[in-house]
Amino acid sequence: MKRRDFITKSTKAGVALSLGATLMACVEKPKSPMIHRKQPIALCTWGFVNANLVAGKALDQGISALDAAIKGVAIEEENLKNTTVGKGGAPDREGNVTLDACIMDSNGDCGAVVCVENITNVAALARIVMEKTPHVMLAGSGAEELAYKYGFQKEQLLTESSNKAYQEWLETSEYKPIINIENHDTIGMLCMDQNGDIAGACTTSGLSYKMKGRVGDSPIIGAGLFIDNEIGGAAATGLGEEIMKNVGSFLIVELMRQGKSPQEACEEALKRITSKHEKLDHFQVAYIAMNKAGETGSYCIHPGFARMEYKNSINTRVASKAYLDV
Ligand code: SD4
Repeated sequence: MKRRDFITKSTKAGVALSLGATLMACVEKPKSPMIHRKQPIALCTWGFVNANLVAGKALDQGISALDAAIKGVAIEEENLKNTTVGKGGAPDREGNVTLDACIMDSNGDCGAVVCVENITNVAALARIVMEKTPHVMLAGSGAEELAYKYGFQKEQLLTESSNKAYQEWLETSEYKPIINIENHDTIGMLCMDQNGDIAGACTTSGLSYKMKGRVGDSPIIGAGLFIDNEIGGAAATGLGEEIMKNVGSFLIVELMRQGKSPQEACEEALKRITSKHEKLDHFQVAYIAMNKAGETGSYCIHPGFARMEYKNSINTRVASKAYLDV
């Protein structure tokens, strides 16, 4: 082959090769990673408009699901008018306000505190248990001491008006573990952040005038709250004894894993309770749930329960379907 022919052929081959490489590069070059931001969602029990709005707006600004849930429920923990959560919550029958809370993260970690006195933000304290101790749950004075170690303030949780209501209750001291279905109740919150990760928090002062030492479902992982970031999350409010017996929130997440929608899962889980009682007039139970696709649902025994939903930056009160709906 003459030198000229060789140069021409090898040049053509080179052009073909580099053209081929360029085309391949066009086809195969991995695209720069696209960030698919999800529309955040905040969902909570009862008509806690402000708490849900605070969580939803914080999620819009990009904070994590766990940060948002703790920030949201703190609104009710600090709301003195809420008589079943945080400061201003009703005391036990001895006059002591004792709080319960838990949190669960998208990686399956969780923390809980029970029977805590003198600390308002017990959901944030549950997070300290998760992050700073090798444990999941701390009770009473142990949890309180941990709180002081991490800078929480000692506060008087019995307010003038909750003490007044307690003094009135003392006149009869009638002890019935009844949930007032019209009452603003325990706050359970589920959040999905812009990464699509789900976390939650649940916080309460429990049943008004409960027995000393009584703990309900709210701080029990699986009962008052459960998250599985692959599937979704659920939270409960109402008579804790019934919710605990059925491990309600865990059950709902497992039902969603089996293919049920959040609404169907809440209904099925609630039926595990209603089917065991001839009379339902003396207690309320309500569940909320959200799946990984951002679908939501809720179900309760007595009409009157509503959930708050923050979706597409709009905060909406949704009246829940009820087992006793006519
Ligand atoms: C409890 N589930 O301690 C709570 C009560 C509740 O508002 O939801 N109260 O049993």
